[in-house]
Amino acid sequence: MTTSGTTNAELQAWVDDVAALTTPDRVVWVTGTEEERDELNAALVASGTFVKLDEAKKPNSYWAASDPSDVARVEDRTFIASEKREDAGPTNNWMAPAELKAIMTDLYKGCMTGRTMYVIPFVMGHLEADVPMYGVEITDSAYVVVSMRIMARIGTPVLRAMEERQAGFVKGLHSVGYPLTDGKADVKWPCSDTKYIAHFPETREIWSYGSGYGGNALLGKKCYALRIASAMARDEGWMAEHMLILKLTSPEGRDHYIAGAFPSACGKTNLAMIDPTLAGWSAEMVGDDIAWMRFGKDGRLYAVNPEFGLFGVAPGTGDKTNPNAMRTVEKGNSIFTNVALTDDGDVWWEGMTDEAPAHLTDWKGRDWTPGNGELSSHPNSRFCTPAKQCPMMAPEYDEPNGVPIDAILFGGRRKTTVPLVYETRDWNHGVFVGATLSSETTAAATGAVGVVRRDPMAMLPFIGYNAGDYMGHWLEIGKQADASKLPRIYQVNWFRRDKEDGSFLWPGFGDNARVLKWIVERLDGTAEAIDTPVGLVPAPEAIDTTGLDMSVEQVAKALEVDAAEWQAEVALIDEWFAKIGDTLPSQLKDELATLKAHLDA
Ligand code: GTP
Ligand code: SPV
Ligand code: MN
Repeated sequence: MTTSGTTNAELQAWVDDVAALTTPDRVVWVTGTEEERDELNAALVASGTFVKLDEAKKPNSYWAASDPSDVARVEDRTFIASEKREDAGPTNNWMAPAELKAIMTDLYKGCMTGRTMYVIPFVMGHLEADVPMYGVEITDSAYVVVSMRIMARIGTPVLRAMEERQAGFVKGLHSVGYPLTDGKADVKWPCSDTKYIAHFPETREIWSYGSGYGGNALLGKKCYALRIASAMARDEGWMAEHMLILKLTSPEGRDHYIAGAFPSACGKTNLAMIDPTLAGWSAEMVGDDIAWMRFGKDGRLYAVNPEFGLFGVAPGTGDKTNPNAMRTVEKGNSIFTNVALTDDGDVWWEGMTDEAPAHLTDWKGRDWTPGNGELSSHPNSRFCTPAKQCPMMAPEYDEPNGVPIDAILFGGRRKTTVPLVYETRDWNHGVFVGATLSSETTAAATGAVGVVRRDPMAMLPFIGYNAGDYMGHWLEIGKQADASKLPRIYQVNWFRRDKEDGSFLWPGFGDNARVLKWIVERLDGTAEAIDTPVGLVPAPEAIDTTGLDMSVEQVAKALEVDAAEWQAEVALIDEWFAKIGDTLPSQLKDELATLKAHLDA
């Protein structure tokens, strides 16, 4: 059964081919209406995937618990299948497209048996953009449909625009890989032990199999807006980055736009939603995860957030750390995955409140009581919520051409070495700092947590081509504008620890506004900085600690540049550059030589 079709011939032919291969019971063209959403949510409740939350507490919201094996991105199963291996580079898994397509075609054969195949037309960024970035996701998961409806602009208006223009689009094929063959019963969270998250950058295609989890299954997000888009951006002279976009207004009423690249689960959503603790400063969010940046006619770099929703880390989100996120999800219309369920039909997770409820249903569906030695919520549990519900969404979010970026921050989780903040000397030095960015790994991807790894521009898992060429693209971007028009580049680290007691050296969250204030004062030319071997570090007194119980000595500890730690860091950067190999731009080797010379001087 087909509920509808399209006059876009390329799309209709592809849908017909996929249906013939995957043999669903029916094909449904997703319209994006509220009635359709309500029907899908009701079906997800009936199938046991969703539990409806109490309407008074979280209107129109649902709790889902995944299969315990399907909780995060699977980087070891993610492939960049370019024609040539060297175009995927030394940091991506690679397979020849024909070989990978043959393997996956076998998997897709009959994989939607007994299921509905949904066709979701969507656009990343604005439908009114000069060049709308169309996509279509085919999926056999209703959970994916209702999540995509939150995360991207989808449905009939997008399809009609694609038909009028007979526009090209990114093809995303997704299956949970759990066919209901011979009347086999469904499960709450269908998925497969065999997983492939495959990208074909030359043909702008995505093939995903075996997972229902966010970044593996909501193909508009990381697969399209970062991996495929980064390859498009390289070809077309723009940038697709794993960045938040923040609008910060000073007490004098001046606006500054700041972009920030931090690896997964390292604080983008929290900084994008900051509630500044400094009097007179206010913040608004433009984006919390992805920024597409292009030069404007005035020669400045403009950033848009191509997403429509927020897919945020739940644990650690509470009234004290991120009140704006709490206000956003309280408005409802949200999906909570792998958090705990309260007895009165609400959700809870570690860090939401100081005290846990006396009894919960944990993310694995078991009884949970405080102190039972387990986390109630998976560390990568997430809320999926409409961006427009955020009470501090900037009106500029609706600007199809975005906002002019004044500063770019690179940050990560580092217990040692990296100061709270420093400024880079120029664009190339900033690109070096981004290209050598490092962070302790988090639960956002499967695998070990807390291991320091290099994560260039927070894009290691998301660069859709050769990482050395990607660094070269950043250097190229810097040549396209006057230095005075380029954003200034900073490194930040909210996660440095005290060497003696292991506690955080910096309070973080709303107090990060104190660091942003110094950055704005640098942009305005009013703050001093100390020239150190790594870059321009504020004097401890230059960080405004008004109202904060922190001595100048404590601030100094957070800002310290320890020569011995940096000598150890340089050895790690040497290893990293050796791994990048031939495509590493010579300018970055020069930057490393300069750093070494400064440290030795
Ligand atoms: P992705 O959505 O995975 O790309 O992550 P993200 O970069 O948006 O990370 P997010 O803001 O969701 O933060 C992840 C975790 O870091 C949460 O548990 C936060 O509570 C914690 N966190 C964020 N900012 C700070 C901070 O300034 N200090 C400390 N100590 N923790 C923070
Ligand atoms: C991340 O892992 O960086 C995320 C979540 O933002 S996901 O969409 O699953 O990739
Ligand atoms: Mn992310």
